[in-house]
Amino acid sequence: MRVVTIMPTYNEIESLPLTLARLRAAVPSSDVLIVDDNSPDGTGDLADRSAASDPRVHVLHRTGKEGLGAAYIAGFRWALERDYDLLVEMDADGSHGPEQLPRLLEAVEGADLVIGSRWVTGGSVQNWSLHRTLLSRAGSGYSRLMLGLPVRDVTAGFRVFRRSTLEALELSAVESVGYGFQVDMTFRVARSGLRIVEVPITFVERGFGVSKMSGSIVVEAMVNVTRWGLAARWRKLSGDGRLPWS
Ligand SMILES: Nc1nc2c(ncn2[C@@H]2O[C@H](COP(=O)(O)OP(=O)(O)OP(=O)(O)O)[C@@H](O)[C@H]2O)c(=O)[nH]1
Ligand SMILES: [Mg+2]
Repeated sequence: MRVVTIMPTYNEIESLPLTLARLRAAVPSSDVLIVDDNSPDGTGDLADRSAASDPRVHVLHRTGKEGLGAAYIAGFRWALERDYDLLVEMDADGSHGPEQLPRLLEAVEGADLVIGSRWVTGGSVQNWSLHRTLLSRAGSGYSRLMLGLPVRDVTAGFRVFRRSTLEALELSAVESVGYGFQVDMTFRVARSGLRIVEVPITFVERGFGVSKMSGSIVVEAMVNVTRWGLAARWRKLSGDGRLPWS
């Protein structure tokens, strides 16, 4: 199986070298695609230097900050144009331990999407404030109920997709910019009747740099989840596929 780990970056110059080194050591057979949104701190140049010294590392430069979702969609397209079988999502900030990736890759034998989960038995978070923990749990809980998803950690960003899973989805229809992107993808995979498996992970708060999480990202996710949930209920009730809004 050919594996590529897609890592979106925006101002991760301090975190990226260590995350990259850990990933290359933990899963040497995985190629890496860094998707940088023209980071002002020079992360893109650093990524280029890594690519120049390691043939497994590739870089996709984008012109400006367009959000996590857009970066991943561009990364997926890049990988689908090449012959990768498994596409991994991983943050560059050290929160997703590359040493845990082999367990996720094992689980994909029986799944179309594997989610590294903080909120299943055995999963955890380290060094997170109560505020962040509550926000994440509430976001997952609301999405799960609203969308009827059989998933505990709906917003998780440490994932393995089979190529066939992404090929079955209409990627151009994914509009979410922020971390609602992860909810969006989970909903699309579940609606397609594909198998989702959660594997417990330990998520560690970033050691360097700043979070790109913002109020508008949370609002975007909440509004979208509510919209999708209501639309799905309406479709079920009316049975004719027509939407009063869209
Ligand atoms: N290319 C690109 N990468 C992004 C963008 N926003 C975030 N990222 C990257 O996506 C990953 C996750 O972003 P974080 O800021 O860590 O978001 P988070 O994990 O939800 O928040 P924290 O837990 O507070 O770190 C990191 O590798 C970021 O550098 C973006 O607009 N473009
Ligand atoms: Mg992070």
